[in-house]
Amino acid sequence: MDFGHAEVNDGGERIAPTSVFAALRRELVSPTLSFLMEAHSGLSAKIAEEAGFQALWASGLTMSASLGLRDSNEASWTQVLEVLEYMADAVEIPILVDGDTGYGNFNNVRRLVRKLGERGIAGVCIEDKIFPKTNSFIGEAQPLAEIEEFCGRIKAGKDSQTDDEFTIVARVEALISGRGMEEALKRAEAYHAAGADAILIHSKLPAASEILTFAERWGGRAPLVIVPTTYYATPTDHFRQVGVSAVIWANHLLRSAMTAMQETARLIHEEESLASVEGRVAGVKDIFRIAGNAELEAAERRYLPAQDRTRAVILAASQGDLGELTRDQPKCMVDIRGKSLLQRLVESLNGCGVREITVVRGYRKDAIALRGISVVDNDRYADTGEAFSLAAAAEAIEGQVLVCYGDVLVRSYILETLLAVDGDIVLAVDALKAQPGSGVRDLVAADRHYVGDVLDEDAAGLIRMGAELPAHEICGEWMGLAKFTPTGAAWLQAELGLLREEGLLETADMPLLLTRLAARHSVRVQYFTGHWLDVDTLPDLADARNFT
Ligand code: SPV
Ligand code: MG
Repeated sequence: MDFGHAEVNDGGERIAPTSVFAALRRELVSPTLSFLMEAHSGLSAKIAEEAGFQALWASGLTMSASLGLRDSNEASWTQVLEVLEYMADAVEIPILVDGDTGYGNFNNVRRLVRKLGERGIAGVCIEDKIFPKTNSFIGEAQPLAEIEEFCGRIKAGKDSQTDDEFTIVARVEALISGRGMEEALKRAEAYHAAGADAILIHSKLPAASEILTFAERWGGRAPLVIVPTTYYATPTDHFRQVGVSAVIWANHLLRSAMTAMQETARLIHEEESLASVEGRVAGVKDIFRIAGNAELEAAERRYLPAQDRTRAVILAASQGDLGELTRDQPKCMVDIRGKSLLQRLVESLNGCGVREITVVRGYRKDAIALRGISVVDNDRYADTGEAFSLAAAAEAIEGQVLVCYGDVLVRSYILETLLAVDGDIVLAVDALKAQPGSGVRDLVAADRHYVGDVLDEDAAGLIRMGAELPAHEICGEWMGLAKFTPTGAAWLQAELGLLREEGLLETADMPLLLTRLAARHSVRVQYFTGHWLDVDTLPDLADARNFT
């Protein structure tokens, strides 16, 4: 198993990874003061790592609290181990786990240390109390373990570690339980002699006096770790001056999350609305980012068949002109035998393996309700054209992508053919449908007419598109379906950028956009004959209802 901790040298080159075990050791033995941030879950671990911490404290108090349990060994040690596994998977920095008392005697410590090593947990801190433990801030004069018995736990742990640089921190509770400085020093010395790699001296006083005294008298015999939860006001430099090795900020991510969650829950409950909360909380996209969705997308590009990765952008911002039917909803939501046009189109795309579908909404956008799609909005749909809508979906124009009008119904073989044929930009064109002067807008002029031959599979190239082509140039009507390979998608992005620079993005329609693309690149025309329709008029709608 590789518990590597990525490293970069001064020149920015990656160098051989240090193990998490070595990384934690380094934090403890280095002459500079280190800081371990509390974490209790994969998410909080990531947040601490992103903030710049070099090591984590997996707190017993906060891991149990986040499970809804008390800090009294109510969670079994294997349940804690599971939480730790999520944390270790989430970050590269080392984790020192609060192992409470070691969950029993020397024998329990042996098994704990072995399992922690197997899961890539860099070290454990065990405290000289008795199982089941009680949190140090509860009550007075908690009973302590016998020194010899606790030393046996430390020795057993050291003898069981699976990595030479696994760390065992021995936590001295003598000050907490009122046994005094001499007892604390005696215990620290005994635990160090038993093999502890570092000593954690704990205190619950509001001032650091006893900790500072302990540190001075300890004299750096082994790395010293402190937990300034109650003496938080002591300037951190005082800890440096007395030679403390590491400070544990023991519970502050959970406490801050609690405050935020309580406030959010209270507000939403009181106001029965999300309105005053939205904008004050992390966005869903922040969750995707921290969960590493970008890595999954990259992996999908590497491992999934190309077709499964094809996205689609559906342009569905316009109202359409179907009278009553398009008064309260956009055209794409018009019912075709129990399903909207859009739903039928989405199902056809899904059927061809295209599952990442972005719909650009505009007119009556709230009427577009469909599962399994993403939406982006062109709120200026009334005074902008298709290029502007397409640009609204720019984030989805990546990799292989189909661009479709939202009012098109096609037989699936047309989609399959489009996906299969070569060409960085391929347009599905009906060779039979267009008549000059028919009012059809998406007329196509290509470098070759369709030949009514079943073997007509040679590529034709787009010359231009528009509503006003001379009759002899018209080779067909674009069906409102185009495929762009990753290269074609980059060209499309570039062309949208140029339109924006030239001040044409708002007004440009698809014929203009595709004509401009054809002037710079090869745009393939793939001929079909029928087996599709778009819905512009009520007779079209009647046809559509017969088509399905
Ligand atoms: C923890 O964070 O669980 C600790 C530190 O053990 S304390 O709560 O101060 O005991
Ligand atoms: Mg604890």
